[in-house]
Amino acid sequence: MHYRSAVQRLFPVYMSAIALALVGLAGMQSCAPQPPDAAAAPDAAAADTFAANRPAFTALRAGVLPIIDGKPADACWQNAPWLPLSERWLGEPYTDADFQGRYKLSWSDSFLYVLAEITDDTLIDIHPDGLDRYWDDDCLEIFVDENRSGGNHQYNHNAFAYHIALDGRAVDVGRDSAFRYYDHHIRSARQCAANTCIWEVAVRLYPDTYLDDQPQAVAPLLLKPGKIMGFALAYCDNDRSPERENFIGNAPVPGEDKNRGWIDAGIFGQLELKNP
Ligand SMILES: [Ca+2]
Ligand SMILES: [Ca+2]
Ligand SMILES: [Ca+2]
Ligand SMILES: [Ca+2]
Repeated sequence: MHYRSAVQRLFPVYMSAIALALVGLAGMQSCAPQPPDAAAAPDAAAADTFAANRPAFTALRAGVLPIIDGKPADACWQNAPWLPLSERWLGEPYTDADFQGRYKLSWSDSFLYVLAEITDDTLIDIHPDGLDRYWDDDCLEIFVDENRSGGNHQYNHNAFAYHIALDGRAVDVGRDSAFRYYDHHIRSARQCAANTCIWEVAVRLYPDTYLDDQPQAVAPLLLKPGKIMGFALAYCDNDRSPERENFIGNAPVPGEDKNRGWIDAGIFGQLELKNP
């Protein structure tokens, strides 16, 4: 299944007026989604809301900031519970040897922290250009919607979907529909033993006013206890195919098309930041 085509067919096109004004229709890459159809009306599936009955997560504040080194020895990870990464969003059923995933969450004033333990039998990066079909290489994907607005984020920064590649670089789609690196939003490290890797990631949270062409103009958020945000996590697993074989997320997605997180922040879970 093509990453984009099924969604393009099934997912209704919705863009806010601001996003429409910013979306360029030129410069589309060959594998990018087609330009949005401005005449298409939004419908219920694309409502600009946070969907009902989404899973709720909690992250406890790190008393001591973790060292982002791919090693889970930090104090903040000792008492954080493992959460499952086991919802099959794309692909055929897989075995435990093919993929297993779980993760922990924590936070500080400046970062949301994710520690993901991923078992994957084959790690591949078959696209030398990190902006070329990055979702078809093994990667960890972190979705954040800092104000839990839900709604469309395909070509705007209402939410971010950071694809973290095996080389640690982070990619998402910009307001102009081009694929872009967002390396300054993410710090990550990965350590592997046999077929299991620990991905340790620190994510800065940016508001929806973030500007791709002026990355220093909008400051990342200062996080506080009680903050509620949208959050999802997924892993793109490819082992030997031209396109990724599985896409496994942390939250059940209703309906036939479960590959919606890259467009619709309404399918994320709800994450509350708390003090211990
Ligand atoms: Ca660490
Ligand atoms: Ca695999
Ligand atoms: Ca938002
Ligand atoms: Ca793989």
